[in-house]
Amino acid sequence: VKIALSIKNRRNLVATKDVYIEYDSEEIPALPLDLKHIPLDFSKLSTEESLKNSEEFYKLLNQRRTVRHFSTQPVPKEIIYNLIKTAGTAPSGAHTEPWTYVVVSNPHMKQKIREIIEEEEEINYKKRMGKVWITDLKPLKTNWVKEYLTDAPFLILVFKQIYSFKEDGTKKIHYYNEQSVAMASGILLAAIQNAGLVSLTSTPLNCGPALRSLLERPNSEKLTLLLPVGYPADDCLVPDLHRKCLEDIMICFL
Ligand code: IYR
Repeated sequence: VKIALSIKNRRNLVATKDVYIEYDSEEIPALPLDLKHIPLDFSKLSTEESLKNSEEFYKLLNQRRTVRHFSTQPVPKEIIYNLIKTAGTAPSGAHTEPWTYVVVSNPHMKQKIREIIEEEEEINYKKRMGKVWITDLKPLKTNWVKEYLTDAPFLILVFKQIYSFKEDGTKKIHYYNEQSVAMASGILLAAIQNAGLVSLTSTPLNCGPALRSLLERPNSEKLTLLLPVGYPADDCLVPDLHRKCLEDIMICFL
C-alpha cells in the first residue's frame, strides 16, 4: 500500500494494486489496510503435558517474592534483553505495543535516579501518604532510603506510551495502553522469575516527570513501574507473607 498525503485538500490516497481509493486521514488505519491473515503457529500439547506445565509454572511463580535487598553481583545484559523481548510479546490494544523499557546499569544514572526517588519519597512518607498508609506499610519495613536503586545491577523503568505518531505525522491512538502495559509487566515479572533473578515492583510516587526528563522520554510517555533486577543480597530477608488459597480467589460456575 502506497500512501500519498495531499497537502492541498488534506486527503490521503491509498493505492491497492491499481485501484486508488481516497480516504480522509482519520479513515486510514494505523495497521496496513491489506494486512494479511496467516495460519496460526500452534503446537498442541497432550492433556498430561498441559497439566504438568501448568503445575510447574505455578510452582515457579509461587516462588516469586518482592525483594528489597539486592546483591551487587552483575547480570549479563543479554539476559535483560531477553526479558524485555519477552515483555514485548504481551497483547496490546490494536497491536499498538504502547511500551518503552528504559534499561539502566550506568552507575551515575542509577545514582541520579536514586537521588530523585529518595528526595520525593522522603516527602511522600513524611507528608503525602498519610497516617493510614504509613501504618499499613509498617509491617513491611519500607522507608525512603532505597539502596536497591544503586545495588541492583539493572533498573528497568517501564513507560506507557499514551500515544505516538504515524509515519504521516498524524496521531496514533494507543487504545488500552494502561491494560497493555500492565499485562506486559506481568509477563516481565514472570520472565525475571524464570531467569532466576529477583525484582521489586516499585511505583515511585511523584517521580515520573523528573525521571522522564532524566531519561529523555517524550511527553507522550508516563512512568508506570520501576523494577530493580538482579540477585538477592546474601542476607536478604522477606516478610513472612502467604498467598490466598484458590478457594479465596476463584468463584466457579462449572
Ligand atoms: N512507594 C513507596 C511506598 C510503598 C507503597 C506500597 I502500597 C508498598 O506496597 C510498598 C511501598 C516505597 O517504595 O517505599
